[in-house]
Amino acid sequence: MVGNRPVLTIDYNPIPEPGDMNGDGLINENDVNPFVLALTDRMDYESLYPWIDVEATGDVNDNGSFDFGDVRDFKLLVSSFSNGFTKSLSASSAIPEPSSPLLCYFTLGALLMMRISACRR
Ligand SMILES: [Ca+2]
Ligand SMILES: [Ca+2]
Repeated sequence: MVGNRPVLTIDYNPIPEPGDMNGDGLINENDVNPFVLALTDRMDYESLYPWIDVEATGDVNDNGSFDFGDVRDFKLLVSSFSNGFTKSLSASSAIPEPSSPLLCYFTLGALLMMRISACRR
């Protein structure tokens, strides 16, 4: 509560995308070196990418752990996007938003309704 008004707090924890080893929101050849680093020197990887949960992001074969068993599926994943295509994670998980004029219309309508109800009191 701030004063007598309630405060809405939203915590956002993005779902890790398997294969995005550098956390840039894309899956491409730039994830190969971080993937290899995570496999060979976990501490060094975690110092370079402290915001990434390597167990979730590196678990490309979705068996619950990140290890050398993920190499084959990681290679397939990256190669599937290496022919001039990059998987953009933000584009695949984008939430469509109403157009700006429509949003303005609803906002003005809501403000007008609040004003009318306040005048009736
Ligand atoms: Ca990436
Ligand atoms: Ca795995």
